[in-house]
Amino acid sequence: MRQTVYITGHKKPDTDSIMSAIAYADLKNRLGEYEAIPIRLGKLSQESRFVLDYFGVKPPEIKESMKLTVGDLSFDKGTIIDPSIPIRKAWDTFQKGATNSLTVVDNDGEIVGIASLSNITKSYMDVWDDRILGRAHTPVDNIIDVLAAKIIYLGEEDPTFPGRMMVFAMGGSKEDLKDIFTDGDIVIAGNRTDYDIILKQNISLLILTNGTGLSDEVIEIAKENKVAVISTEYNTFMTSRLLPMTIPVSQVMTTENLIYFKTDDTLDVVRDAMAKSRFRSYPVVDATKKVVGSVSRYHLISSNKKKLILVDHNERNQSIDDIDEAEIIEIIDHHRVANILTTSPVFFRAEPVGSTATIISEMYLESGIRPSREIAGILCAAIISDTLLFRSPTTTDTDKRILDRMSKIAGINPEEFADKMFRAGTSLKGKSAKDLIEGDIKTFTIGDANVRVGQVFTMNPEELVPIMDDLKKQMAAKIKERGEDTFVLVLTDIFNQRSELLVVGEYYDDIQEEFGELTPNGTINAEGVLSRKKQVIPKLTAAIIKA
Ligand SMILES: [Mn+2]
Repeated sequence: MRQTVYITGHKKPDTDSIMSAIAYADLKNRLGEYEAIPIRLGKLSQESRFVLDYFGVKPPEIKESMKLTVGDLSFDKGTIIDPSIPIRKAWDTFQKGATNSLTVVDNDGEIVGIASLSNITKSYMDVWDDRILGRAHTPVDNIIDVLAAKIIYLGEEDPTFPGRMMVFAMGGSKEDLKDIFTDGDIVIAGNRTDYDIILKQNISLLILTNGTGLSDEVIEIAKENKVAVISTEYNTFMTSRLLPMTIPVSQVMTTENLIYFKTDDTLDVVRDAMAKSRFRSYPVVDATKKVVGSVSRYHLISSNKKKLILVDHNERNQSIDDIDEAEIIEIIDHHRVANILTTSPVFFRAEPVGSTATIISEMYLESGIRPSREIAGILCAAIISDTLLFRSPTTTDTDKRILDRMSKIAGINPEEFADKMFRAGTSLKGKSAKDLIEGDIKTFTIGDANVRVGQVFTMNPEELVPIMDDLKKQMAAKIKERGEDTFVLVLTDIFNQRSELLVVGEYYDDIQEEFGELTPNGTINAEGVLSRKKQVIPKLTAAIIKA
């Protein structure tokens, strides 16, 4: 079995983190090195969701802990049995040596008990009760199975066994034998001539030994008296020994204080429970409560840490919270090298390129494996996202070369795709006026004025038109409540390097004069303006000071 490795990007994952984790897991799986599983440490962004939908790729599972769970152990395959099977069959299973406890489940697959070797042996040593078969509601099928018996006569209804187990070894007349029997007895007998006497004693079952048969006449008597008759090849001694072993496992299994584990229980929980109990093994159930195996103390000894590969980050505070529970085996990143400590040597690949997806793409090319159309597509999306389609100063020639190659495999036009992706990623649909004015907000004192400046990144400022009146009303209410003078909401389109300003309150005309013309959306155009700190505030300052 290949080892499992988890691959994750950073917290608050962006498109590069998500797509790099998925693509690198795909590469690892195709190289056959590991069973690689991409995971994520937070919510998918609007942009990432668009990309995954666009290429039809499944999002990584969210995972919040690297603690080992029962599912990570190579525990034993469980043997599950029905509560009605004879203890003899359970014993046979133990003799095969595969397990030392059997999980007893009902028809719905839910655990009703656990039968261990000691349950079975104890029950056999304890049986001095000659009415145990009846008390244990033993089905006649169990007796037939364990004795490998042939049915000679079985009535329409299966017999019950309210009497004792007895061997009929005596001779004599009908009168002499009267007191030997009680109602409902199970009678074991060899080759005799007086079956008619036995069959008329209101017994429940006659077991013939040494393969003895009955004449048709005698079978008729059995039918008339409603006595079931079976015949076994075992001799009388062996038959007597085996008969108590026909009782169902439900009679001897442990049903109180059952301890079993779920596959997602952490090993802390398991160790704790095992320390407080003395069972040899414990059933393991999956999320649907179905038994999937059994776990014993020795499975814990060899448990290794979970293996983890970090992509698009190498700082511990950006990674999974309990990262120390994991063994980091690789890091693929394009950020500064910071403060991850590893216990053993790792494969560390860092390149000063525009995105981690660029490095993962290189690794595909280096390994001679051609990514699928979908994987090439998500890699393109990640490169475009992190480099803002080469507008970001972090862009390198490598990013350009790789995007060119990958976009051909993916069959996309990078410019067209970038426009679609950034629009989808920054869509304001579904956002309320309240979301927008409570988002990324800072307040500034400029001269005598207190100015509230919010910034929203969007390529779709026109989506605000339907809520514009409500938005302005709420902005006005906000500054009134705070005793501030002006509210400026900056709608920034990084991709096209421009912003639009929605201004409410004092200094409106001065601000408009400073920035530019009105747009069709009723906002103030601010070409080339991207940074609140470096561009918006200096211009606001100029406008307000002039006023
Ligand atoms: Mn990145």
